[in-house]
Amino acid sequence: MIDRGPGMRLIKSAPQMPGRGHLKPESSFRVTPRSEAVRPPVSIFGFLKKSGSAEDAAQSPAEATAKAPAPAAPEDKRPSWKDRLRAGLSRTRATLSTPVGDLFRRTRIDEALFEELESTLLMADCGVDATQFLLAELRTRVRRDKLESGEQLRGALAEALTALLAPLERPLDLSSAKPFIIMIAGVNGSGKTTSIGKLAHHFQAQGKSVLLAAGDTFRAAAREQLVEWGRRNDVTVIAQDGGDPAAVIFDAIQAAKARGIDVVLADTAGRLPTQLHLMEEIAKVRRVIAKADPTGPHEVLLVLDANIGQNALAQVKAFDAAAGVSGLIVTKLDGTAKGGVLAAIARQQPKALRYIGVGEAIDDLQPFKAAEFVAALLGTDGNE
Ligand SMILES: Nc1nc2c(ncn2[C@@H]2O[C@H](COP(=O)(O)OP(=O)(O)O)[C@@H](O)[C@H]2O)c(=O)[nH]1
Ligand SMILES: [Mg+2]
Repeated sequence: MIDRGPGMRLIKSAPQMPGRGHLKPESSFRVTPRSEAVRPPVSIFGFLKKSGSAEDAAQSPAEATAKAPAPAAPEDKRPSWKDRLRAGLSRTRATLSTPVGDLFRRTRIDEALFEELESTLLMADCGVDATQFLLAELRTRVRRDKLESGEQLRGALAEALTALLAPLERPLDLSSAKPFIIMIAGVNGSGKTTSIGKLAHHFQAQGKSVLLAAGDTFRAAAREQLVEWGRRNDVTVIAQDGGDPAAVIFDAIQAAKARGIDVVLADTAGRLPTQLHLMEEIAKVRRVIAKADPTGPHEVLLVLDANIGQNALAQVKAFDAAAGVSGLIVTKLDGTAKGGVLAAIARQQPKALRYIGVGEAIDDLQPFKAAEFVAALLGTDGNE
């Protein structure tokens, strides 16, 4: 049972399906703009360590969470997204850019340079296929444009990599359906629940109303993480103690329809894709969403931890077969040297890369932009 704390009021249950179980508790909680404003924009996981404050508990509850203002923008003192992106990619850049940076300081482009570049790209987890592709592109450009210096080669690599990644840059358009139902899938620890929190914030900032479905019913902690996040950010969470994930998500969609919510974000469980029953479960969630709304799900987002490198390709395959993945989120690009995996994805599993994550703060997840990413990665943004 979820502790809703004093001063909270349950939202009226959504209409029940005949013959279905009792609707689970859900929490909705208005946090005034004032208290939002004083809350420091630190890690969104801070709440895991705290219990609800007296101040929060004293807030008056709100029924229409959809009307709630978007959370206050983080303080201006934080570095810009571009700076955080550069900082986040620093380890991959250290693999790519320092050795590549050394290569780029050479005055001659020769076979030895191409060989070293090859091992550098492989070390950054671009994978064999994307590495060969990029090298072939570079050889063509060197010949065609009569490139001579390492610095020119750096520019050529930036161009080739941007062209390779550009097809992944397909931002999510929420306007085609209401509610726009997003199913979030991925193995445990990839960053699903965290990304849901960040996305809810991102969508609210665009003036959208959001409802979350705590579909990871296998782990109480996962449910509580989402419920607590929703409570603190004035977002309704549909949750249930244990039980059937598909039923929770079904109820969430009914509730979203009844309340005119813009976006439903459905969390799901995640174990290793080699455990067949998980894939069956994911497929079932998708089917049940389609029962609740024949046009949905409108997006199946697979969350990938960048640290897994080439393994990401296998995960895309497995989840795609089970649930038809339409978009990707790659998290934890900070703290990994394997950012090159995006090149492998572009070559072998070219799914729309909707968002990338470079940290734990609420605004550390942003739409993917190929040129911006490459500039931050190769130091071609004039800030090496
Ligand atoms: N450094 C970093 N950590 C992240 C990022 N995204 C998620 N995490 C961390 O990854 C861990 C697992 O995240 P969680 O959302 O619980 O994963 P889930 O099991 O897929 O729901 C958490 O400790 C998060 O703090 C990111 O972009 N950067
Ligand atoms: Mg989770």
